[in-house]
Amino acid sequence: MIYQRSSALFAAAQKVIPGGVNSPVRAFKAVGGDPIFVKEAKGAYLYDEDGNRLIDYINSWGPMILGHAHVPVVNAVVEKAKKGTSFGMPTEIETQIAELAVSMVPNIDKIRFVNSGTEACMSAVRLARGYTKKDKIIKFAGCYHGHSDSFLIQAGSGAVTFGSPNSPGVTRGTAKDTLLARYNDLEHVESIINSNKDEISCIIIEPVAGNMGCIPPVKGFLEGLRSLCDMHNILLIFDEVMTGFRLAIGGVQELLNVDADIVTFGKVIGGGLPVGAFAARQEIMNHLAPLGPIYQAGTLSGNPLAMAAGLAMLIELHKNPAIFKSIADKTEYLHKGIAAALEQYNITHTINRLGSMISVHFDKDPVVDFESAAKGNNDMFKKFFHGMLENGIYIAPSAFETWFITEALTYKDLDETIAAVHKVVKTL
Ligand code: HOZ
Repeated sequence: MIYQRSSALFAAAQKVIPGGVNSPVRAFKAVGGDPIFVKEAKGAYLYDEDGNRLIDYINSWGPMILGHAHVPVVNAVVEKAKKGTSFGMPTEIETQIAELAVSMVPNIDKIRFVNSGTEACMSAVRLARGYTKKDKIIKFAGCYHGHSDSFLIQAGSGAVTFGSPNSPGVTRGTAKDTLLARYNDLEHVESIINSNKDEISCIIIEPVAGNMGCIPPVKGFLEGLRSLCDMHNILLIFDEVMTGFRLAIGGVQELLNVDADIVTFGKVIGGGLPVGAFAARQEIMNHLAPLGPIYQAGTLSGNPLAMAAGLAMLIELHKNPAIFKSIADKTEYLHKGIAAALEQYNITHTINRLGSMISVHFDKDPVVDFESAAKGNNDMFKKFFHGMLENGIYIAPSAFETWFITEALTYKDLDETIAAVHKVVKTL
């Protein structure tokens, strides 16, 4: 494939945008080469600036659960835009999407909309601290909750991809309030709690991790966190930015039947526009300004275009909950096809999958936490990535990212992808 125009656009971008991108993983540094510049996308396909068609397994890192440029979502945005794009005043559609979201997700009474998953997680932690009147938080190595200061301690996703899981610029004061635990290791969490008695406000976790590849929780882990939180007056925050409205209509709380105290959302809830949200029972949410003293605000929060996209998306999912099984089935089919190809050529691998999230790791051991995710063979991943790209398949340009499956993918697309894997693994 030819990527001449993408490379020229990247060269121009680098002169005026740091690294040529507005979010680091996009720069392809983890896999080498120049990033692909997208011109447009429809359904399961991306069309780049050089005229190549790529089958997309990133789907904007999750939001495009029904495929790109999904007609009801696009129409809702276009119609809304004709009536004004931002008011900084309340609009009816904010209540409509809030009512629908609250009806779909267990265990929440009220929801506040913000502009990104980062904002949602940052605000959720402030709420937890204000509510419990305690300062420290527990996060897990390899989990990524956006780029706010408290979370850039052993963070996953781009932070680890670029070797700065602990970012310069985060003060020692902030870092000391973030306690770091091993994912899927309940005893470790318990020992941290015991050494910080009555100081921990919340545990924040991706209940199915998606930022060190896809790592599902082992049996009993989330349930154990729930009990520890109950025992020690700690709030449990599920960061469902990736998993919310994707793994089940009510997210991981519903799928794995574990209650969180605060849930954060992003991605699918915005239908591809910049939306984040955080939600909880009303006894917690009522502490937020203007009802309570915990401050949180935003000019573009509840923006009408963003709300229109999000509402149209949630309506589609609400009308047709069979989508969740359909995308999980497609993901299982892909998993089996990739595994068969890798086995045929004796390539050491582990594939992690839950619902419509999947990641391929070039290592023989189970990938259950950050340490096991980090020891995969990255050189092999790079070759795999570029081989797939050459064959028109766009997967995440980092071994620390999850692939997101969309309902727009047909079984023909999946077969084309599996055929590409067969071609590529021969060369690994
Ligand atoms: N860190 C994001 C995925 N986990 C990537 C966001 C982006 O580059 O758009």
